[in-house]
Amino acid sequence: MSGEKWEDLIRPAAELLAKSRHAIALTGAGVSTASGIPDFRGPQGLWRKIPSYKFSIDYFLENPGEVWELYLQRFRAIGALKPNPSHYALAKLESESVLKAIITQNIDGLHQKAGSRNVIELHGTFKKAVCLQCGRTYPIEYALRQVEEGRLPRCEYCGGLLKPAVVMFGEPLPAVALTRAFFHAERSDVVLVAGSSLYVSPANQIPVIAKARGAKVIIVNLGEVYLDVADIKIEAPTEKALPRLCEETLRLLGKEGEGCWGPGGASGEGLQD
Ligand code: CNA
Repeated sequence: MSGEKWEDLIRPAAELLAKSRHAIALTGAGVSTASGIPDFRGPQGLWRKIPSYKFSIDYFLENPGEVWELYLQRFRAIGALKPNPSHYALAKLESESVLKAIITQNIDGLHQKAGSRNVIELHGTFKKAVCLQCGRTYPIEYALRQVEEGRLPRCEYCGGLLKPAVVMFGEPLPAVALTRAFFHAERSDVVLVAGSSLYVSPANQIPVIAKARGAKVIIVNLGEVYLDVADIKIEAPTEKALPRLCEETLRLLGKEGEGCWGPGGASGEGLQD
């Protein structure tokens, strides 16, 4: 494969998707960097600014005020961002019944904003807060307002401490999301991994399980991937490669590729205000 350009791999990857019966996508932070959200382990990654232990459940329970302050800035920023062509391409492939589910490690809600419907959020969502005492959930705004007023966010029913509904290091993954993700992994014949280093477990086991049952694995990622599971590895920005893959797949299926780039079109103009 040496000397091969990433564009040359779009066609064979599209052929796999076009003849699949149950293709799924597994996405990571890399699909959202073009929307302005830094990943964890890339060159501009969050770990270069804030140490990862500050996002562990133990650290949160010891220092909830400090961690809520960290999330306040991050969540406010995320809420204002728009999907990029990576999200639109995956949404289009789902609406054309090529992808049956999008399993994401992201908490940013951008797949849903782009129109994806069957999104399985393995690591929770930034949109809610949950009471650690009684389990009630709240829109994130309810908690962020209290943080802005200099208070620890508390449940209005029982007074318990609220936690963002994102999975912190040291916490288990949401059981229903995990069950649904592995349900799809076991049935899939193609797994499209996009923008993930495949470092974090158990999400990284999805392509491993699928491959052990005969599925083909396509990886679209820039930078190091920690598991050697790819049948086709496209080293390119997801916001360029996924729309191209979407167009080519739909072309092979005899369908229009319109919509693969989202409202900005292939020029990508107007992506961010
Ligand atoms: P990661 O380990 O940071 O890997 C991301 C990968 O994407 C790296 O290999 C990057 O080099 C690569 N990458 C970055 N930008 C692009 C791009 N434009 N095109 C192609 N590849 C790119 O993140 P993972 O998702 O694998 O790890 C899982 C963590 C990250 C989960 O716990 C997430 O919750 C968490 N996370 C989520 C978000 C978000 O919601 N947007 C942001 C940051 C971290």
